[in-house]
Amino acid sequence: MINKNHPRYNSLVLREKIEKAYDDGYLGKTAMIAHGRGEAFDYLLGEETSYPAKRSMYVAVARLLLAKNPVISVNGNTVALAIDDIIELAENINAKIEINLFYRTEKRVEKIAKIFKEKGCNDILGTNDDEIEYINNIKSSRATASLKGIYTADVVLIPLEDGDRAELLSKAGKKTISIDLNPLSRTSKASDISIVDNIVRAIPFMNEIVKDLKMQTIDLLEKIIKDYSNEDNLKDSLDSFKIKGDIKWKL
Ligand code: PTJ
Repeated sequence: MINKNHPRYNSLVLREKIEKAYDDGYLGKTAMIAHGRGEAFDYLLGEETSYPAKRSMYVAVARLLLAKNPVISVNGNTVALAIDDIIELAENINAKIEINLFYRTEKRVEKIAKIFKEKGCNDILGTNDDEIEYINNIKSSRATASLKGIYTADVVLIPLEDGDRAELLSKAGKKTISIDLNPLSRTSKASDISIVDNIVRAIPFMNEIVKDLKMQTIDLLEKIIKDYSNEDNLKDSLDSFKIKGDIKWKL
């Protein structure tokens, strides 16, 4: 049990979630390394959602609301950290959820599908008995996608995605929205809308934005997308990294 007064309480809670997911056997082989990298970037961001991240989230929600077949891709880390908020977002924007693992094994897929089932989600895609296709006919495990989901999706939300897969989805003509704390990752660079924020803050914030943008006209949503430059926003995201800590601290 982590003491609530611990100065790093929130961060420790996330570590505990990652550790539990590892014990439950559905985390990827290098998931803890990925989490640690994210933690380091978040530290430098002051563990706060930056203005550019908020801006990209508005555009992302507009894009998702206008999509014909939006899909939220989930992997081990995403499930461990944000499953409830992801389910809420999928309901809010009428998106499908697809299990899309970089280190795919039948066992991991089965465990993740079971977790969703226990939460009342019975139509999860990307399961072991789903119809799987190869994107751009690339016969590699990197290119697998559900026929009803990512394979035919026009817009895909890809939290904590591996660079190879992000680039592949982009090349396949999908509009991709990444959530990645590293603004310099191949995923952030390859995406159409790059949200540089922690998934545990980003998805709840997007759920709030949906409430607002759902009331707006299609014209306005289209304008939000048209006025946005991901390249500029990514530069601004990079600029928001500064060490905000105070080193004048003594016991
Ligand atoms: O479950 P699997 O098999 O699909 O594997 C999932 C991981 C994340 C292990 C896999 O996709 C992977 O290896 O990803 P990468 O290439 O390490 O990229 C993950 C990115 O997510 C890195 O740029 C991290 O900085 C970032 N990241 C880590 N934790 C968070 C994060 N971004 C947002 N929120 C986080 N909490």
